[in-house]
Amino acid sequence: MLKALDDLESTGLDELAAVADAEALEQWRVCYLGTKGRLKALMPRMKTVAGEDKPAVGRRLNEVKRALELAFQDRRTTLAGPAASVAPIDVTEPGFPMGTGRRHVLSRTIDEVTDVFGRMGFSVAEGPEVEDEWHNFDALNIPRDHPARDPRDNFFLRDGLMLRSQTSTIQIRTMSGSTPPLRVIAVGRVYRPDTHDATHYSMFHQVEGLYVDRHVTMVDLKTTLFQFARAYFGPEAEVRMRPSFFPFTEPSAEVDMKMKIKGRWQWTELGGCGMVDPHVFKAVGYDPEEWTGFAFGLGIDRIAMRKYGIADIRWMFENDARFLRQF
Ligand code: FA5
Repeated sequence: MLKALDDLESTGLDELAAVADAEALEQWRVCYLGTKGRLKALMPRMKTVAGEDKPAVGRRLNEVKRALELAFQDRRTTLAGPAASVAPIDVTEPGFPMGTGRRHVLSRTIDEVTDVFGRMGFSVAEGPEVEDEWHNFDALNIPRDHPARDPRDNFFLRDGLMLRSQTSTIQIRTMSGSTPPLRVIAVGRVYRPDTHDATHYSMFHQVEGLYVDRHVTMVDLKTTLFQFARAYFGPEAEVRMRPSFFPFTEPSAEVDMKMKIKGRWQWTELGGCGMVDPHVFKAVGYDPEEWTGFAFGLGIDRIAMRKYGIADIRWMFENDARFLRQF
């Protein structure tokens, strides 16, 4: 019986080593470990083993059974390894076509607006979107009790910081770091907790303009805005200024531009402007008796909407490729 078990183990393991695929493995399992297999066939012979030999033969029978089962599991794992389960790669198969991306309509508008002012001699200034209250309000002559500082109208952060509510902050940053004359524009995101509708969003973009020199007048301001309107919206575009109030300009005005959209002439409010207030010059250490200047701030999103006939500002931020690929 012991000899028969030794033979079964060695031939079983030899044959298993030669098994090359799943089908042959299954045949081997049926032959050696199956209910009518060779191991089971040896069991009845236990009855013929002498009583004192039975424990040793029984132990050996279990050993052989365990050895064949473990070897079977190993072989099954090897045959079903990664190479067996991964479909072969056909390197001759054509690839997937990659769509070409494009600039977002707002990025494009920003480039175009920057280009027009660049041709008028304005260089580009930058500033942070997370601002302190001094740059966003105090230095712009907006006192502590001014309604524009209401917490419900601003995104205040910790430690006296906030998301800037206007690009006019860059007037202060630019003047604080340089001496006049200077002529800059600054384009960037601004944040206000306005209710979203077709023309308002809580994050939008402004282009700020600042010109400081001796003897600057409202004529220079209006001429600059007029030249921009004609260069950007076409040779028949018009500019209108309506008296208004901003704490950092005196006098101040709202800026409207008239342009032809889909064959129809329309006036649109695009921003605010005015002559830099003497308090602002003092805040940055300029002598208001010597220096004069103008500033303006226009909504870029509204410019893009007019230029490209976009009826709803929200569409620009929904990232719907069907909308974006039109521009
Ligand atoms: C200002 O922000 C002033 N800083 C502009 C200025 C600069 C005046 C320099 C004088 C000198 P106002 O709050 O009106 O002004 O905003 C300017 C423009 O931003 C608006 O005319 C509009 O085009 C745009 N705008 C304002 N709120 C929103 C909004 N919620 N969504 C989209 N565009 C907006």
